[in-house]
Amino acid sequence: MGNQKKIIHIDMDCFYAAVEMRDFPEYQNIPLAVGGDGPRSVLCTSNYQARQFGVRAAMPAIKAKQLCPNLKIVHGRMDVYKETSKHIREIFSRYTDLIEPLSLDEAYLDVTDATMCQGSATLIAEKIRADIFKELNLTASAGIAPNKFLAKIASDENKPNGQCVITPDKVANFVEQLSLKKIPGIGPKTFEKLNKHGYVTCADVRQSNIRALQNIVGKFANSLYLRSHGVDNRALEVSRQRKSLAIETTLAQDISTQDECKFVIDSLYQKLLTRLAPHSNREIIKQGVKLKFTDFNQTTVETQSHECQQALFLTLLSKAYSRANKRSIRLVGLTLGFADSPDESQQLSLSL
Ligand code: DCP
Ligand code: MG
Repeated sequence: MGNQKKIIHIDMDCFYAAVEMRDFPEYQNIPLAVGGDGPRSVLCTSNYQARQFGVRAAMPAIKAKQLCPNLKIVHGRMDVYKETSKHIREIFSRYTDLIEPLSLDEAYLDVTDATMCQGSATLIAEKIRADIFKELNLTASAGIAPNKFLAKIASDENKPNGQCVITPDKVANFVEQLSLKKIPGIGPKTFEKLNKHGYVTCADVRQSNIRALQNIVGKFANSLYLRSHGVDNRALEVSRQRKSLAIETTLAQDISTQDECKFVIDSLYQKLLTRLAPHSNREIIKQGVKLKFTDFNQTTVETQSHECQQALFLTLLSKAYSRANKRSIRLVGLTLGFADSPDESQQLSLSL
């Protein structure tokens, strides 16, 4: 039991619709869907108010209007969703390097070795959701479990704006009662087929055997059998590792002395150390200081370094500041560069 993994699955609540409700307050208390409004268009998603009428993603707009005549359908703004998604991923990266994005609004995080929040995955998930709410004014739900399969199912349990933890000792009981239709890969048709043979919950599958399952679902039998026992050994498919860590602040008021810059750097440095914690396995190779001047031109000074040193940032600051030429400063930033980490390719086997 010593090597149990801790996986968090985070999924934004009615993502595209939530962004529209945030940016256009007039949509906040009405049933809303995102999609085209042509006669043959299909919905991308809808808010929870619209869902009460049975309106769903992938539903033709016409059908949705029949179910909910007051439904407001708006066009999607992909650029905003992408930008928001980038911000969400940046929040994830404050807690771990091991992130597998599944779509714009969804990702797995492996926090098995995370040190933040005393290593509590539950608290990390809460903090991530709080960060998202504070910085983006959007809500997310989370599932916390010993593997990807269970974490994904768990994130749906207390949606919207909730989370669900399945600790290792609860897995057996959770899976026992789980309907097979909740297993990713089982669509309505497969579910119906399984029902006909008497399989409705994971408990039914557990009492059976792989050969019997093969006759019904073919190659999927192995996976189905394992999932029904709560087993999923898939590692995260981690996207490319970050090459640097940057933190910067735009000042409320421009500053015009090097001493003031030093003061800002001291406070940024403390934040940088916190952000660095989840990347403690990475080898630092560079430090840099960035200044943006009041005319919006910017300058960056970098140097080789093997650890994150406050004094070195101040040396770099002197050099960057010497380029100010009497301009005041509107932004100060610190960066760390990382060496390529050999364990990138070690993310591994897709065994069941
Ligand atoms: N999406 C889409 N077409 C679909 C399904 C989804 O364009 N058929 C887009 C719109 C969603 C986003 O992807 O907002 C995320 O998909 P989810 O399945 O996570 O759905 P939501 O986030 O909208 O709702 P939920 O609160 O159920 O997660
Ligand atoms: Mg979602």
